[in-house]
Amino acid sequence: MNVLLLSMPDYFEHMPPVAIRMPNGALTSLAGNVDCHHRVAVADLILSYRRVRETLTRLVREFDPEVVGLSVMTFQRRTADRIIDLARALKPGLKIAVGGYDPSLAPDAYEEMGVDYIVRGEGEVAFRQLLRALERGRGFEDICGLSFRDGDGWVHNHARPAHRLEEEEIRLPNRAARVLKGYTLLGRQVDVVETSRGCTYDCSFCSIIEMRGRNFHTYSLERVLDDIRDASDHGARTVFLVDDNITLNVRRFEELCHAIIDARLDKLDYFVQAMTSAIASHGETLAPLMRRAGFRYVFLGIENILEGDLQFLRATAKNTARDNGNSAGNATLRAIDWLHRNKMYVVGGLIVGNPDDTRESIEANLAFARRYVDWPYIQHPTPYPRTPMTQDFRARGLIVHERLEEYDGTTAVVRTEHLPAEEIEYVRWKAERWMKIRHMPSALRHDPGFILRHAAEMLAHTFRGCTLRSVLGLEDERKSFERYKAIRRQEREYVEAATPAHRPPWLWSGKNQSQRLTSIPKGLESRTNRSAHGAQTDER
Ligand code: B12
Ligand code: SF4
Repeated sequence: MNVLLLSMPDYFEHMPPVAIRMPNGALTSLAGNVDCHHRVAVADLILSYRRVRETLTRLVREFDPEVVGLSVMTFQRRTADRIIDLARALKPGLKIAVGGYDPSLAPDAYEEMGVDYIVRGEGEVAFRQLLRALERGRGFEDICGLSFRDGDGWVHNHARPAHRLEEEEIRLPNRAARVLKGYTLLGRQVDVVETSRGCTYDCSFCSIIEMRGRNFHTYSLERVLDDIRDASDHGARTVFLVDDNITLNVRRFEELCHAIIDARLDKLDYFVQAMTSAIASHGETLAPLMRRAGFRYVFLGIENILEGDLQFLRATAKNTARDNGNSAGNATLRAIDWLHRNKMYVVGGLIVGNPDDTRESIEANLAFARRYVDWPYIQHPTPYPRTPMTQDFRARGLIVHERLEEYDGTTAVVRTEHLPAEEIEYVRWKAERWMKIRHMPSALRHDPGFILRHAAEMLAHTFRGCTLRSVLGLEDERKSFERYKAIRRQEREYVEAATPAHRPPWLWSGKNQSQRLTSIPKGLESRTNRSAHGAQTDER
């Protein structure tokens, strides 16, 4: 069968496509795990975000898929809906499957969208089995994690237990399936590699626990090295380790660093997400090793510098340093210090705008970021489907709107008890732009060609909405903010909505429903009524 796999073109404020266009790791992993007689094409639409309609039209015409699969996050749901309509209009007989965090955690939203299959949770084996069932024309009810249309209703099979990666059930990704070019992280070709999945913490804002439960599974280091080599053979010079929480097992992470060095894969740049507690407590040995292995940027989940906020986010434990097993206070400064001493850059993940936040508490976090982090990654709490945080915000009546395309983390969609959402976003936006500028000289030293060629475009992106008058202080910055918001609204129109003529009649009435924040009842499985066991083009 011909299978076309798509990731959505939607990007958010901290990932301007001029500088960052990252592949979606899920799609190549799916492509590597289907039976080998299928022909799979993977298209990351971020590589073509300004020409989504043209690109999809060309791909459907040239590749003639029988199955189209979409990987979707919540803020991309509206775009996914439009892409589904477009794909249907281009080829009415297509089978359409969706997967990823949003379809897994809010499947009922997709039932109304004209999709045929929803893959909930991990997808490699489920998708392989789905293609087999499609070839046979039966057997859908035996596939764990699958929801499928049955007459007028939907059948939700039992959830699929988390894969034990240790058992090598999952084969390497198939990067050769990618059909678009242009991946980049500041001018260097970037790729994503997984070494583990899962996390045993339960931060209230994170979707991971509802997605797969609290567990941690690891690939063998040999497999990880093979994967890195494959990424490198496909042109990557920067590798993003996308593990949910690689620092859960520090000893293993240290072994991985040694293995990277021994395998001479240390010439690549590495980017990783880490917990402050792990870096603070083990930084003395871990940080120099990371540096030797080639780690350059470390995304630290600081979340907030105030204890009350950390408690709300359920992130106190992962931000507590430990000395011989005893608590040694907040880990953040120590972690940052170890990374800086070892010449790595800190991408500071902070969440401001929590229910009890005041202007002062937000300013305290912004001041911290200004002083200590190299690249700010400041977000607002966002009520994604089924996270504990969403329940808290809803119970307190603080969710201001449910336009999901704005649930991108840098648009404030919740207010605090003391500040309106728009004010929270304004305060963050105003401060953060200037912080980003400070990293330019370091980026210039590392990638002078790229920065010199694109500095103007990057500045224009960071300061969109501003004019010379506003920069000189001759105009109220709120006017710039309003212009920025208007530009952002426009940017979100990656593909226009289809007219009813292009939608199958049975979907006409459901159209607006799918755009609500659908949070399915915890007892989804109780509704289960069947049991189951079980590169051709540079687009830029
Ligand atoms: C790495 C990562 C990133 C990276 C890299 C993204 C990339 N291009 O790969 C960075 C840091 C850039 C990033 C950015 C963002 N991310 Co992010 N990210 C993650 C993380 C940690 C891992 C995702 C991953 O690659 N996993 C490995 C792959 C193999 O697993 P997977 O994606 O789950 O795919 C499996 C299944 O879902 C399924 N599947 C997926 N797609 C499909 C499609 C089909 C057809 C099928 C059948 C199955 C299927 O099968 C796959 C294989 O088993 C997750 C989870 C977490 N713990 O925080 C968040 C997460 C996905 N990110 C999230 C968000 C919100 C964002 C941002 C919007 C804001 C932010 N928080 O930073 C931005 C937006 C990026 C953009 N497009 O502009 C949310 C999504 C929540 C939601 N409900 O939508 C998550 C869950 C974190 C959270 N807050 O809980 N992210
Ligand atoms: S430590 Fe990270 S991956 Fe684990 S629950 Fe918290 S935010 Fe999610």
